[in-house]
Amino acid sequence: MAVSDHVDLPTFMEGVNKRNPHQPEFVQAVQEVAEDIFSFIEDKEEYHAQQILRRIAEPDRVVSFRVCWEDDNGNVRVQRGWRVQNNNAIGPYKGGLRFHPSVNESVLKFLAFEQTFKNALTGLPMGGGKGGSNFNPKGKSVREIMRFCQSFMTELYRHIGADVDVPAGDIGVGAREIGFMFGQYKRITGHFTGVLTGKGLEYGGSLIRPEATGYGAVYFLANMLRERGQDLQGKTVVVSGSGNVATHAAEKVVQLGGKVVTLSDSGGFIHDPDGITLEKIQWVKQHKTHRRGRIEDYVAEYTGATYHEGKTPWGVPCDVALPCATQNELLGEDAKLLVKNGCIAVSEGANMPTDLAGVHVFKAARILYAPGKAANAGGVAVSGLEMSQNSERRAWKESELQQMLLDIMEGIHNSCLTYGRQPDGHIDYVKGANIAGFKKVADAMLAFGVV
Ligand code: NDP
Ligand code: 2IT
Repeated sequence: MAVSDHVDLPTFMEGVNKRNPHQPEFVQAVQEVAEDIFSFIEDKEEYHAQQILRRIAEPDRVVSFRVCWEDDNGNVRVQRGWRVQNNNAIGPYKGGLRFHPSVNESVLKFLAFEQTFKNALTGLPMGGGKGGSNFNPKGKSVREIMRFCQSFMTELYRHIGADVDVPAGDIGVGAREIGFMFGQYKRITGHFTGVLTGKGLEYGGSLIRPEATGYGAVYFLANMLRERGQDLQGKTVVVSGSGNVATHAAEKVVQLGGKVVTLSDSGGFIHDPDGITLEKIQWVKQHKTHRRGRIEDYVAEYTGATYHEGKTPWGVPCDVALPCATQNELLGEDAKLLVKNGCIAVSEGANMPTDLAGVHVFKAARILYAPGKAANAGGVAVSGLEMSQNSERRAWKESELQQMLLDIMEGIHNSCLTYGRQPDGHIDYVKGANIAGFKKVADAMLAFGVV
């Protein structure tokens, strides 16, 4: 008989802490999941005996490498690159690449861990991975970005593949960077395969991939509101970030009748009490992505709006909050303020934007609170559909993809209802998402034995 290891949650977390020193983001992500999984597996001997959570919380591998490139002045620059392959029990590793100076092993391990559950929730055959570099794209010329991407791929190519590991974009990595990396992969290997997603439409990209994360987060929100007999019509919505996820989330809110009053970037946030219309969102997209400008400039363009330097938007009264910038951007005190001001729903476009204290505040207040691994899964879901289209060597129509995205988000919502409904009827979406994602990966791992 197997020797079972019935450690309790504090002992389990003590081990995670000890094995991952100086990796606070990773430990935080594991803790948030373990809180729910421990109660779920209490009476499930096999999950204990086979140490399933312990194994999911230990990446299959972490690849770290040097990335050298030359800047426009001829200086040699040295960056660090990583790919964290967390778990491939249900499909090839899948997850984005992040280029940001804050990237380190802890951040990428937390993202790859979260991705494992998120990808399982989509119902598509994708394992969890994440990668990136501490390269800062801000202030770099397009040629510098190209040279960096080529150098990054010159090492990464040997670790990825259409049936092995399929990276995509994340913070600082959009269609342009994916194009540079795909070009370099093809040049080195000679293979035209679906090795990256988020590609341009001309060379195997999928329609609606750019919109999918933000739109999906709002579809998930609409599903939650519907459970309470409500919709977005007339709701005031506070959004953080002004990148890919934030601008598309804002766009979908406006299309569904809500009023978006804030956007932000790492400098601060803008508050536009008149509402950020589709035309204004279009301006932000152009300004942030194509001109690489600051959100601060919005107030010169649109009178009536104010800029709040160094601040996050959570103090602005709202019905709904959509954190769409980065991890730990919404803290316990912010969560309390949102609840006090009457916020009834939070849908996370970003990964782990709410810290553990904030999660506990939302849970205790029993508001509609969707964690990133459920709410922002629309992006990777359409990436999964891009992989299918590449394998089939065909492209689906926009209307077909829109319907698939709607269905996938509804499916994730249903999974949360199945595993998150409390005895009094309240839905704990964090618990629902954690258990549903865990169960699928865990059952596959059980089938494989001890590997
Ligand atoms: P972008 O690079 O397009 O935009 C990032 C936005 O977040 C910018 O407004 C940026 O401001 C802001 N931001 C980044 N870092 C910080 C920081 N440390 N403090 C404050 N603001 C910050 O990235 P995405 O929109 O793609 O990603 C946003 C979030 O969504 C991330 O958490 C990502 O992991 C998550 N996500 C993305 C998916 C996708 O498909 N792209 C899928 C699922 C989740 P600034 O311009 O000043 O840097
Ligand atoms: O966090 C995420 O889900 C992403 N950055 C998207 C990953 C993907 O493979 O499309």
